[in-house]
Amino acid sequence: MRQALSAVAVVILLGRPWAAGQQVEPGSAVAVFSLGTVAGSPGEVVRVPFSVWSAEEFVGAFFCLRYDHTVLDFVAVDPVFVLPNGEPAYTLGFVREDRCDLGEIGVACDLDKGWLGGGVISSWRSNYTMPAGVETHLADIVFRVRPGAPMAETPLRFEVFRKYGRWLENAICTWDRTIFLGPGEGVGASVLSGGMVRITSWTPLFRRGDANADSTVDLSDSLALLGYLFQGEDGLPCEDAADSNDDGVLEISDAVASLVHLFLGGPELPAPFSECGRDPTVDALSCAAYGACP
Ligand SMILES: [Ca+2]
Ligand SMILES: [Ca+2]
Repeated sequence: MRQALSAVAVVILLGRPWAAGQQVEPGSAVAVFSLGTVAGSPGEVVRVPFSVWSAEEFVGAFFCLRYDHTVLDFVAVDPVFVLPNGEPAYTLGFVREDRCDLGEIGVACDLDKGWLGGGVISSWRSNYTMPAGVETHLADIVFRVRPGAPMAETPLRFEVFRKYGRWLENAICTWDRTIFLGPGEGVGASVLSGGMVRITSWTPLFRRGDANADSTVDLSDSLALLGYLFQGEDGLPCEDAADSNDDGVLEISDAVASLVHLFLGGPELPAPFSECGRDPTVDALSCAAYGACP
């Protein structure tokens, strides 16, 4: 463990000499970092999921992101991953002029505006690890959309910060070593898949699949959609909620997607499903009213 923490300190403090890029095939990856795509309107808080797949168990995942600080205001990195003892994983996130909160290792982190450093650590002192071989949602990176932000998509990219004599990298730490991710000589083959915040005008928050907007996703939603499609019943209160498969079209496949999830153990519906949110994808559907989300 001590070795792993030492490796963390080295990542944050010193980085490593940078090398020329190399092509990485996803099938050969030792780790995959990915960010989600979410939507929000000016003034709102958005939560961007940060997920990691790793070929081996790991104790820490560290990221360095670029974002448009004129559009997004960084708030926090909130833990999602829960340790076997029921406690949340330790998270950190810092932007310009903040001081890194690394517990026993205090480090001043001088980042330029528009850069975000952070990470998720299974534990400083225990023997817990984060799992291998599955994509695990470790944390949410929380931003507030700045008032007056333009209606556009704004990207979030994993990049290496190099300035002031140090590097801030994307890396995972196992018990005994640090694996740097991204193009570079001697780097573990990896995929760094950035995310997006889609800034929209204000529309109601909704829950995917709840076609009749009664706050519950059940059989009645599929019946409401089928009634709308084939029996000329009144329009649906929130078309985006009825678009269960999020393909931008209301049709029988949406009822099928919901029924497969409800009764055949099929996958969850696309976000926003586990919690209220807005449609992260662009389509021609609307959400005129949805009263079941705060
Ligand atoms: Ca419903
Ligand atoms: Ca659909």
